[in-house]
Amino acid sequence: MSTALFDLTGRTALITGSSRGLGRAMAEGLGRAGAKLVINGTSPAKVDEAVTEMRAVGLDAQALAFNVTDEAAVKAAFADLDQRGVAIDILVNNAGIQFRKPMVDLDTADWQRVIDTNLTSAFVIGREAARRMIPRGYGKVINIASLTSVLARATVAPYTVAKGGIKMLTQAMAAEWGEHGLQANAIGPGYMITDMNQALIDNPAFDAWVKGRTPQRRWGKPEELIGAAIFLSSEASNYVNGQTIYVDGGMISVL
Ligand code: GCO
Repeated sequence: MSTALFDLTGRTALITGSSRGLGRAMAEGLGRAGAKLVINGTSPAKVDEAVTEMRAVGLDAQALAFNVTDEAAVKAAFADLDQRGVAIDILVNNAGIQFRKPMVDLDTADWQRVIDTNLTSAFVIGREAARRMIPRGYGKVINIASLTSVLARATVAPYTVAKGGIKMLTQAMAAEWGEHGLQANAIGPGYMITDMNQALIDNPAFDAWVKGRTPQRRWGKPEELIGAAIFLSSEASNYVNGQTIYVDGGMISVL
């Protein structure tokens, strides 16, 4: 049956930044496809709340709260998983922040914070996961890129640079880990309806620009990332490596 290709039963997925937003939507989608879920966020209380809500609808979810920019905390989290015998088959590096300011006004500390959260964390967490996936000869790494991985917009330089780096980090992961049975790919969301974008959605001029610039003439919904996430998490993508799949309503494909 072709649907078996997309069945995640028996697999465990760690999704960073999954107590809300895009990460939450992808986590719930992977859970409905059969995966056991390890839910992450910086706030233990918010992670626990999300896990409770997911369990209430029948998903197999457990909490793993840590700050993705804190390398010691990342290592401790993976050591905890090791201790509990939890093997991560699927890693979704989703955690990210946005900070909008023209570069001439941008403090280096704010630049670094975005790079650390959106790019370096994916390397650190990817490395910890791969150190455990490689001996098992199996692993799916999915990094969350952006249409800003390939197109720049004024006032979001650190985000754009980080997401451009995510695209190339994904390709570097494929280069080094493909021979060990791992597939590393990325999903590039377009303009999605999220808390991070609410200020843009509420701005009539920006809202009109997104709708005019996007062939599908609308913002994307978080749940519209689930299909790509399941595909890249499943056997269906066993010979897909280093790719970025854009879920953007066609925006990057047109002028
Ligand atoms: C912005 C937005 C974008 C989107 C998304 C596009 O300020 O332009 O936040 O960065 O969030 O990342 O892929």
